[in-house]
Amino acid sequence: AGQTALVTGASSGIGEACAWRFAEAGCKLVLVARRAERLAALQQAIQQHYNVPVHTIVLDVQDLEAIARLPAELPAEFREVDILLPNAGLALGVASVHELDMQDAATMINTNVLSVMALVRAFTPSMVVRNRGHLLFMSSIAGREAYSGGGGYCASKHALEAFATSARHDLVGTNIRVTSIQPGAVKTEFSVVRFKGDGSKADAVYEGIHPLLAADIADNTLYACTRPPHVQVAEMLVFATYQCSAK
Ligand code: NJP
Repeated sequence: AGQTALVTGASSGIGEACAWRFAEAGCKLVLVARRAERLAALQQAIQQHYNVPVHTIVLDVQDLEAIARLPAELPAEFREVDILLPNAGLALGVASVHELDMQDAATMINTNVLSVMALVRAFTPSMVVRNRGHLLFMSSIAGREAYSGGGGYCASKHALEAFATSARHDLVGTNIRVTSIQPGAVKTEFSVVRFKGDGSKADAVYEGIHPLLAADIADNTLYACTRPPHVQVAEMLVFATYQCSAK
């Protein structure tokens, strides 16, 4: 309670579910995404349920310069971010490396990796000064295990894992914790994006199985944040019960 949590990709799926959990836990919220109407609706809904301040920012996280300006531009009461959840991310297309769409690959690297680096660069200096904070990376099983057809996405999440590990090393000796969350398949809009808007293909991914829901990942995210200060949950691999690898 009383902490400030910044969540990117808060307009749907895991980010939205985490925003609800953080609000329930009494955090002030900074919610970031591109879809303004979704963010405004979420802000209103959360404030109807919980008595917490919510600030929204409509931003494409690929704009690294805008990210660098964020700490100075935030209203003073939200500026000291305690929990940073750079969750915005996407998987575009299913392509073997010899057919990789380079525009898709660049979008995945920019969104899943560079934006996260920029957010960490922007918000950890204040955490270091205050000697408190929590970096929560929304990685993936794809950050541990690469699979056919996912060259761009798997490379992006492996890069994110490396960055999280470096962050953990860099911040040894501070009270700042670093957690990498590695979900298996979670039923969100994520697979619709992957099939470039083709909802029927996205639905087929989950046919006949009981997948994880965004709320399941949000529960685990909150778990990592609510351990005693001396406990750092470094990595969290979360599968649906039907699943045991990325394949
Ligand atoms: O997906 P979805 P998830 N700038 O599509 C935002 C990882 N993950 O919740 O901008 C700013 O519902 C987008 O907002 P908007 C995955 O890699 C998932 O499942 O309004 N925001 C939306 O709020 C990702 O890192 C699964 O379109 C941008 C959000 O990102 C994270 O979980 C498995 C943006 C995406 O919400 C959340 O994905 C796994 C941009 N340029 C890891 N681009 C899974 N679902 O199966 C996107 O292992 N967003």
